[in-house]
Amino acid sequence: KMRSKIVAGNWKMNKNSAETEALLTELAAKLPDTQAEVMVAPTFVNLQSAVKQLESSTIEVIAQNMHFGESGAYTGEISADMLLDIGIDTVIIGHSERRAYFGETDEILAKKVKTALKKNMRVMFCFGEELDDRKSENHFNVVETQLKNALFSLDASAWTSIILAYEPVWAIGTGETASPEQAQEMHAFIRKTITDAYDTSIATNVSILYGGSVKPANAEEIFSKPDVDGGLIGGASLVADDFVAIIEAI
Ligand code: G2H
Repeated sequence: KMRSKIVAGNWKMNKNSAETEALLTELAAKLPDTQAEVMVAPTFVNLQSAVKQLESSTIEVIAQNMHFGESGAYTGEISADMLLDIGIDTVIIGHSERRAYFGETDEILAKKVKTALKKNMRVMFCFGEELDDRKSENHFNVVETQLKNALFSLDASAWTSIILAYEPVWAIGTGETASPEQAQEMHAFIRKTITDAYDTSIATNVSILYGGSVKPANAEEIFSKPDVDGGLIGGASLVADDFVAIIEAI
């Protein structure tokens, strides 16, 4: 199977319940015909209503995070089973904001990935270097280490449930985007790294999204690169017309 194209909106900590309903209504109405899988990740408190609202839509509702524990004394956390119970089977893991502000280490992320896969969920795994890493030309090493620590001990068969999202931290919410060439260069490196750790077929079949200030104005050029299979969209996914324009760019 040729890898799928994906456009996912990461709403982060935005939109109350009325705003969530309104944005989803507008999105569903304006959704263009597309070969891409379209996903949205509203905040936890609005996930259940979003799933219900999109029951007859092709837009998939996904979660922004989950805990690695199965259940129990983890105050404030959400388990895989809780997500599955309300009809969500795809989860973002390892977003740079989780790493930077909530202390999520590679070790924690490896546990989250393992739990999600054990529960037959699909994982959208985020990773990417910081500005200093790129300045010191350490970005390839950093990305390789992030992948290795969280994913490379998985069985080969697990990779059909993995989506990768390369998000250079210096390009997130900053208006700064990696150039299409920088994105392509890293995505090709990621496939090579996976080929070395596993094999070509796994590397060829995994979808690798780019994230970091993707906007209607730059989406088409980024998506035109051969190893870029779509995008994880933050700010621009909060405006229906912008998100739709980005879907149309794929
Ligand atoms: C990166 C991205 C979505 P933005 O975090 O995950 O956000 O498009 O606002 O840079």
